[in-house]
Formats: sequence, structure tokens, C-alpha cells
Amino acid sequence: MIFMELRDKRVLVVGLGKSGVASALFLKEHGARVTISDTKSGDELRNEIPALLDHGITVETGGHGERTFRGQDLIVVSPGVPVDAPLLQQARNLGEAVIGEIELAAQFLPGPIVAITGSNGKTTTTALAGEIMTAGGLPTLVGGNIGTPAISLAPRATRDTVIVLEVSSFQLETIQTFHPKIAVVLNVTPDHLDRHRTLEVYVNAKARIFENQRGDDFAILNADDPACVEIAGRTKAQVFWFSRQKEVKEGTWVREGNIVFRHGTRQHDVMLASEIPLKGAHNLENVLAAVCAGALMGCAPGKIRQAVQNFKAVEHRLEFVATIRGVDYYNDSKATNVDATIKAIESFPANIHLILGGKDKGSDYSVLNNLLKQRVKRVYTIGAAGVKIESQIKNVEVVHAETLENALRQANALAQPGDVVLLAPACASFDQFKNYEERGTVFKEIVKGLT
Ligand code: UMA
Repeated sequence: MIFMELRDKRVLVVGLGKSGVASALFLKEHGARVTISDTKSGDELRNEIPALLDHGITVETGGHGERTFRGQDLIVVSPGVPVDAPLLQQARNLGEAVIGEIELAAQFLPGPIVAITGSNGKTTTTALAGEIMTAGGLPTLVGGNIGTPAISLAPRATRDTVIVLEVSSFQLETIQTFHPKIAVVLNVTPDHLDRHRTLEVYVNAKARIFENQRGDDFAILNADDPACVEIAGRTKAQVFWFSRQKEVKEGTWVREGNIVFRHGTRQHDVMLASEIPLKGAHNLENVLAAVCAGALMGCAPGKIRQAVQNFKAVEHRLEFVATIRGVDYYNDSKATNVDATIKAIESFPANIHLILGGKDKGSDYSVLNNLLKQRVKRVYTIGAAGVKIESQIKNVEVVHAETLENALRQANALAQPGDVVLLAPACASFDQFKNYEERGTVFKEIVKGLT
């Protein structure tokens, strides 16, 4: 924790979404002279602007003015803003400090941080780790990419508060001092290539989670994921592993159906893997990671077990919605990349009606082809990526549905009892929806209307 001095500092916040609004209000509260700037029009942001103006924050909409970026002591960027944006480069050249919202938060969070990243599973693991810490008797706050900006936790955090944060590659690109006591990397598979350009840049961004770790910290990594094995050497922290498939030296694994935790000579059974109330092998990995984090924070095995048993699936993550005329409907709107879609498909043995599409992120959809052949009856494409997906997938019948509503209407007409209708779109939502939450909510509303 650093507690940078903010009083009377000129600070520009870029992006007026969740992170920007929370940052601007926090900075203002600490005496800074705050401007917030967004490319969206004032009309699009009409719900957010009044509260900012009421707090004496200057608001710029409809684009980022070059002059707005000049003469600032600090610029705080939202995760959705590309780090190499020319105006940010220019500001850096002029000696202005440019940090992300998560870095700002890190400077005002006095307690231990448990940071969780990965291409997939981080929301579930973050929520579960939060529940485990709480059950273990630790005062805990949960936030970050999961939806509650980390900076909004700062006013409630004391030295004793464990901060469990989901962190994305976007957020890690703009850290400086961010220093997790425990850094968890669940897996690294291609995602966000539209922004990061290459897999290497993306992996490097993820690995920055270790950047400020020391020998008395912990890193928890997936022993079954080759990219995790490759980056393990980049942390100075003590490395713990989790594995679905093999015994690990230190960390968590499954032995004869039992989840086991080992640290040095200490080893204990935590719970049966069959007690996990979540679908899919990937969720076993998420549980192993969260259990390991909880055990390293000193939570008792009995409390960890209780927290896992009581855990409810996160909304929009392989969420069961309804059974209609014998057909099960699942909402995995959070499956915003191809790997997440693979995991969603693997959670059902066969007879899947799969809704794919949205805003493409430079992904290769042909890697789905084997699974489509084995498990999927029909694909329904939606959104801007529809045509690209149709050109890359094969071995399966495809319906060009354009909209979620049309996809669901057609799936409802074609599905037989015992089939599964699954929204796991492998794409971002921003072409047709505000975010993946809205896409998932719309899916659920339409499904409820089918009954
Ligand atoms: N904007 C600009 N200039 C730009 C780019 C964007 O002004 O050059 C503006 C947009 O017009 C918009 C605002 O910035 O008004 C949006 O900012 P943002 O995209 O950073 O979104 P926030 O609402 O602040 O939400 C962010 C995360 N969004 C992204 O990383 C894209 C949320 O993660 C996170 O929950 C939230 O902060 C709180 O920490 C969402 C996400 O999609 C769930 N994350 C990606 C993922 O999980 O794959 C990384």
C-alpha cells in the first residue's frame, strides 16, 4: 500500500464506465481536481453524468480532447481503453503518470490481495475464493473484473481485510506496484487477440500478475495447463500447483476422489470432489485453485468444504435457466472466447443446440470442429461474427439466426426432449448488447417467454 497524495492533483479519468465512475468519485473524495472523458455522447451517458457533476467532476463527452490530456498530474485509464492509444503515449512522453484503475486501487488497499486471473474460470474462482475466505473467518471483500471495481472497495478496506480480486489482462497491462499476496493463474488460452494482437503479448500481460511478488508470497498455477507451466518461472513467490490429473508437490489435487492440499510436510483431505455442486471438469479446476488459496490463507478444511458445498453457480456461467418440453436451457453468456465455449460444450455429452456469435475478437472458430461433430446437433449464429463463424466451422448443421431471439425461437422449434439449448457464444457481446450480463439476461427472459 502506498497512499499516493491526491489532494489538489489534476487527475484525468479515461472512460466513463464502471471503473471510470468509481475512480472519479474516489479521486474527488480524496481532494483531487478530476476530469472524466469518454468517447460516447452526452446523451448515451445521460444516466451517469448528473452524479459526477453533482460531485464537482468535470465531464467531457463525445471524444477525448487533446488538450484535456495536457497538464495532468495523473491519468487513470479504464480497462477497456487500449494502453497504446496515441493520446496516452503522448501524455507519457510529456512525463504524465498513466495508470489503470486496478493500480489506483492497489495504492489504497492496505490488506492482503488474492488476485485471480486466467482466460476462463476467473469469475467463478473469484466468487468461490471470496466465499471460502469468509467461511474461514477472514474479513473479505470481493471485486475487480467480476463487476465491482476494485477502487470502490478501498473505503471499506482495513489492514485485516482480505481483498479477493478478479483481474483481467487489460487491467494487468497498466499496473505498477500492484502486489498480490496470492496470485492465481487458472489457464492461458487465446483471447482478446483483437486488442493484444499476439498470444505472446497476451501471455505477458497475464504474467504481470507476478511482477511485484516476493519470496514470502504465493503463486498458484494450473499444472495441467502448458502456458501456466511455462510462466511459473516468472514469479519470485513460492509456487503451488493444482491439478485434475496428477499429484503435485505442493498445492491441491484429487486422490481417489478426495481433494487433497499439501504444504511442506502438512497434508490433509479437504472434501470429496463429488461434493462440488458445479457442472463441468473446468469447475473442478476452479475449485482446486480456490481451495488452495483458502488453505494458504489459513482457512480450516471443514470451513473450506462447507463454502464449496454451499456455492451457487455464478450468474451467466453455465447457468441452468429452465426445462421446456424436456429441453434444458443453459445460459453461458460469459463464454466470451473459444476456449470457454469448448468447456461449455464439454459439460454436456451430446444433443446440444449451440448459439454462437457476437463481436469477434480475432478468434479461430475452426478449433471447435471436432467437438461440434461429436456433441452438437445444430449451431445458430448471431451477431457480427456470424458470417466468419459460418466460414470456419464444419461437420454440423448451421442456422444463420442473426439475433438471439430468432436463434431461440428456431432452437425451440427444432429441439427434441433430452436436448440442450446452450448459449456459449465464443464472442464478446458489444455488437448487439451493452455487455455479456445484458446478453445473458435477455437470453433468460426470452427462454422464460417460451414456456
Ligand atoms: N472508452 C473511451 N475511450 C476508449 C475506450 C473506451 O472513452 O478509448 C469508454 C467507453 O465509451 C465506455 C467506457 O470507456 O463508456 C467503458 O470502460 P470499460 O470498457 O473499461 O468498462 P467498465 O464499465 O469500466 O468495466 C470494466 C471491465 N470492462 C472491460 O474490461 C472491457 C469490466 O469487465 C469490469 O467488470 C469492470 O471494469 C469493473 O472492474 C468486463 C469485461 O468484459 C466484464 N472484461 C473482459 C473479460 O472478462 O473478458 C476483460
